[in-house]
Amino acid sequence: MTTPPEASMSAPEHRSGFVALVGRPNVGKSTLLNRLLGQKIAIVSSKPQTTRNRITGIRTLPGAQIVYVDTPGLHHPRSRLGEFMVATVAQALEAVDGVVLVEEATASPTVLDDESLEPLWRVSAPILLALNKVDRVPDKSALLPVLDAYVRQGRFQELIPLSALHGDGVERLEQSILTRLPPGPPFYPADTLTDQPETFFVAETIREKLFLFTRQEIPYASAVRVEELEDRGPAGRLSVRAVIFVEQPSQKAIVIGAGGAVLKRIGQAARRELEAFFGVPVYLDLWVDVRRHWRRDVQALRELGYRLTS
Ligand SMILES: Nc1nc2c(ncn2[C@@H]2O[C@H](COP(=O)(O)OP(=O)(O)OP(=O)(O)O)[C@@H](O)[C@H]2O)c(=O)[nH]1
Ligand SMILES: [Mg+2]
Repeated sequence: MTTPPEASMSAPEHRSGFVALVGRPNVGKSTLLNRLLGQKIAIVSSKPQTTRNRITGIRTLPGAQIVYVDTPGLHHPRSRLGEFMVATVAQALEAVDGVVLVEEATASPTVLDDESLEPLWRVSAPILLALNKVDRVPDKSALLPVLDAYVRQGRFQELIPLSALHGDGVERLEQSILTRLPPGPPFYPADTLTDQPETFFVAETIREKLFLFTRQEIPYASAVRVEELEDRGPAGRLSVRAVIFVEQPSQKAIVIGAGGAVLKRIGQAARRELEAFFGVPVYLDLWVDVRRHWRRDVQALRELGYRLTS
């Protein structure tokens, strides 16, 4: 009697890896992360430079685990905060098994010539190009010359037109990642969604509402710190005290608004979203404070959660 070869007896090898989502600001990286996970964990806004930190999103499938890493948009920094954001991307690229470069399908392929994307070209891991927002291209044949131009750049293993907002093409992207994932054990337990602490998620949710309800410089001059977060009572009410830091007293007045109206809108919208996410009532005690020029102040940046971790 012959024994079958070992390979046919054992289960297919488990695969795992880190995959960074990178690209210029506002191209839809965080929207794509949320779509890939089927759940919103990263904040999104119509304004550029929304994401400031590295955000992991863990996708566990039968036989594979993909750790997606959302990153700030690559840009030419003009403040210490901007430098931190760009350094965060460089660090996220250090030990990845794959990169998804996100770009808008409507943009000219020459946008990738920008120097701010340099850190990307030093990466040895395979790069997939996700051409996002295809829903904005009514005549899909218009994509052909664009795709052709990217192919000629010779930098990408695959080009995938998709819509992070509506979902088209996103499964194909995931399949493409899976086929390139190296063998390896899972990094996290199967039910883990992210490794960011709850306080980060809460602060980010508040920050998203600042992007939504304030304009011009205000969302950029704002940072949020959760001072206290506790579960109280049998109903599991979540009690949060958070502070919005701005750079000047005039900005504080704007964030509060006449009769507190703006702060109230921010607080209500954040609370609703947090209640939906945590599934318990949330009490949100929201304050505004001034921390002069925090975006230029290394010490303040650290205190507000903008520090590189290994
Ligand atoms: N029409 C359309 N809009 C999209 C799509 N994906 C994202 N957007 C929009 O693009 C804007 C930016 O989305 P984000 O996900 O915040 O982009 P980002 O790349 O993470 O931006 P930064 O964090 O600032 O670098 C938001 O208004 C999204 O709704 C898409 O597939 N189609
Ligand atoms: Mg983002």
